[in-house]
Amino acid sequence: MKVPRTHPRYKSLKTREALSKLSDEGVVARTGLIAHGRGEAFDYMLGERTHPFAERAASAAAARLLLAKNPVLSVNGNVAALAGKEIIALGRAVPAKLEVNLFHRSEARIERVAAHLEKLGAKGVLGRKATRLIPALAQPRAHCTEEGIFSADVVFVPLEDGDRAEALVRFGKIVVAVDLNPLSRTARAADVTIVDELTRAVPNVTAAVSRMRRWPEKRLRLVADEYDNGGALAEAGRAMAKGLAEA
Ligand code: PTJ
Repeated sequence: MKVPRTHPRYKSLKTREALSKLSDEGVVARTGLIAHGRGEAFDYMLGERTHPFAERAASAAAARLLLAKNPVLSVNGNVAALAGKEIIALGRAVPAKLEVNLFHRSEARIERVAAHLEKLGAKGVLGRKATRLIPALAQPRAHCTEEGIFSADVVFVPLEDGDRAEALVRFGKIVVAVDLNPLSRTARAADVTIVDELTRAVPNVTAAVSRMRRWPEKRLRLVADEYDNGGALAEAGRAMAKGLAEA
């Protein structure tokens, strides 16, 4: 479909077209299209812009990633399709490893998502040889690599499902999530939840990493420790309620 540039929802329509194409190619799961629709609805209530609570969360996320010894960015089909280049740039900036981890998991899809990232310039993508399991998680996302998510201290999990986020926290990981739904189990389980649209959130974290890169450890720790995720989620909920009330 040819989307006219003048269409008021041009960006949204283009994104949907791209996701639909990548779903045909097997990069995005079919249910990933449903997940995207849910995200769009929440973003509408936020006025499709980044709010101060998300800026604060992005700084806390950057502090956590910079303090980590083995930070890993987990990539699923939607993340690779929506923000492949952006997640690669974040991986380079930290630096952090990229690991493909899928809910609708098959060897073929792991390969497609990894190859998609490599086509965009990613190097050393993990996930093809997942020999480990996240403990106490009875679903396909438990599969992970020894050098990646299994041994990570900080795991960045955009567009996550609640089961794995909770299992990662139980496993002792610091979890940083990007999720437009402030009510989701992921948003509540994570140490830092950025309630913002993925394509705005990831470059914001990369910018914060660049800004904070030379900060002493003590200053980074202060940002990480002072961040209040429950407070940020409550603010996000209020911002959405306000968005609706003003409709
Ligand atoms: O590629 P796979 O097989 O690993 O599957 C990936 C999906 C996304 C299908 C899978 O992880 C899934 O079903 O996720 P959920 O449980 O639907 O959760 C996705 C969450 O991300 C929801 O809370 C959405 O509101 C939120 N979300 C969707 N799109 C965006 C988003 N958050 C930020 N930015 C978005 N663009």
